[in-house]
Amino acid sequence: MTRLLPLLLPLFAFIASAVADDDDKSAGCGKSVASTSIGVTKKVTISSSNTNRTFYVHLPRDYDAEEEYPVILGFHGAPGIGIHFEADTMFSAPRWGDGKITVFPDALGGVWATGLGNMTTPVEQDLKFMSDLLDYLRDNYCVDNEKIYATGISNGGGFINRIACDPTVGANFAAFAPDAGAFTGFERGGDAPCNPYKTPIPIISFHGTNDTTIPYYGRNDSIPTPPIPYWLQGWAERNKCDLNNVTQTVYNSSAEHYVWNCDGVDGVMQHFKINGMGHVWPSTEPNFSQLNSGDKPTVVQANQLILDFFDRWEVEDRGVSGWTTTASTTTTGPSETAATTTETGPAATTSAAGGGSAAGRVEVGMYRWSLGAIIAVALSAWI
Ligand SMILES: *[C@@H]1O[C@H](CO)[C@@H](O)[C@H](O)[C@H]1NC(C)=O
Ligand SMILES: *[C@@H]1O[C@H](CO)[C@@H](O)[C@H](O)[C@H]1NC(C)=O
Ligand SMILES: *[C@@H]1O[C@H](CO)[C@@H](O)[C@H](O)[C@H]1NC(C)=O
Ligand SMILES: *[C@@H]1O[C@H](CO)[C@@H](O)[C@H](O)[C@H]1NC(C)=O
Ligand SMILES: *[C@@H]1O[C@H](CO)[C@@H](O)[C@H](O)[C@H]1NC(C)=O
Ligand SMILES: *[C@@H]1O[C@H](CO)[C@@H](O)[C@H](O)[C@H]1NC(C)=O
Ligand SMILES: CC(=O)N[C@H]1CO[C@H](CO)[C@@H](O)[C@@H]1O
Repeated sequence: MTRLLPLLLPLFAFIASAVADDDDKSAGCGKSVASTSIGVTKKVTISSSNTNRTFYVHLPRDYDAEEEYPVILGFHGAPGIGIHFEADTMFSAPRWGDGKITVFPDALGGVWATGLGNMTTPVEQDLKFMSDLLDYLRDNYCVDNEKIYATGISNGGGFINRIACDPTVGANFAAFAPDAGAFTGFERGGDAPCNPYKTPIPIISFHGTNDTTIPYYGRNDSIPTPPIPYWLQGWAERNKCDLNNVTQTVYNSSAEHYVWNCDGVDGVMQHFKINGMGHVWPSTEPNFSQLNSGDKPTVVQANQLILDFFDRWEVEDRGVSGWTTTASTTTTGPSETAATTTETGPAATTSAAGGGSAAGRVEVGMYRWSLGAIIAVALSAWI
């Protein structure tokens, strides 16, 4: 072996230089951007798989083409468009979006491909859109390649789960944050392929127990979604988490915060089970999704938790940054048993609107906007 070392060293050097290439600045660094494109949300159209695809880009108000910026992609629910998610979370606003490039892509026909029957684009086509979109961002803006993240709600949460499971496209992303995820394809017996490029994959997830669209304990009808504990267990296994050492704390009295230690990396997987919350974006302030579904603010400020979580992970040194938790109790976490028990309860019999008809089905799993909310978005979002 020692005799092989001199032969292997050039190989190591080659690998090291290939990896170092990733540290090179993106082609967009140094490229000037019109001042009218800074601090505002602009719609971009690119061609992907011979189809025109659109997304909204918001450069921070202090954008400097010589400086590398983290990128946060935010995925809307269905049926929807990118600016719905932008308006609901306000991730692009200075309060959350300063120092970051935020991007809100549009699904084709308002629905992200999660492998759901004939309702959606093929998963591969939407994944290809992600690579093409990232190429566009890197070519035009100064992107920090180590700090690309994805968050999303409902069908958008289901799609970022697909990204995380894809060994190629997923490798661009440092961490994921789905809320009220419609993880279609990952229900029992329907387990879609999931081959993350590396483990553990950092994931922070949120889901309300009063979500009747994508129930916490799953749906078993024509649009099946997994019980969230089942989905979490799948990731805990893939991420090589210690299944017997999940830290559970009560978070601000009405949410449960679960923290896993995965392959020695503490906190790389986290989950907020929010008691009483519906199919909405968790915020301590009223937002559009809450108003739209008659919900009140919750004790969880997802934006802050997500940004703090994202800050801890980078594509290349995943697991290097630590995470300390003020854990108080230790349990076995949201278990499969709990899921099975509750599935037979009220959650399982809740039939989401229109589960049976083709038209209705397009609305299921989705994040719906009332006319009022859309008008409010149109009036308010870009100031
Ligand atoms: C894409 O948009 C361009 C410009 O609007 C248009 O000419 C072209 O036909 C579109 N392509 C497709 C496949 O729709
Ligand atoms: C999709 O599936 C539904 C129900 O299976 C069917 O009624 C509808 O015609 C299909 N649509 C397309 C475009 O294939
Ligand atoms: C859901 O469907 C699966 C697969 O058919 C079945 O094993 C399970 O018992 C069903 N669960 C409920 C609550 O109906
Ligand atoms: C459980 O995990 C915590 C941190 O997540 C760690 O400090 C502790 O040593 C672990 N306990 C066991 C028994 O592995
Ligand atoms: C959540 O659902 C339960 C059971 O249906 C109900 O009693 C409770 O009032 C709901 N909570 C909220 C905050 O809507
Ligand atoms: C929730 O808890 C965090 C930290 O424990 C605290 O900073 C925050 O103010 C609390 N929020 C509410 C709404 O209680
Ligand atoms: C309309 C509105 O007030 N939306 C708020 C929803 O909550 C986020 C934080 O999570 C705020 O930034 C938004 O302003």
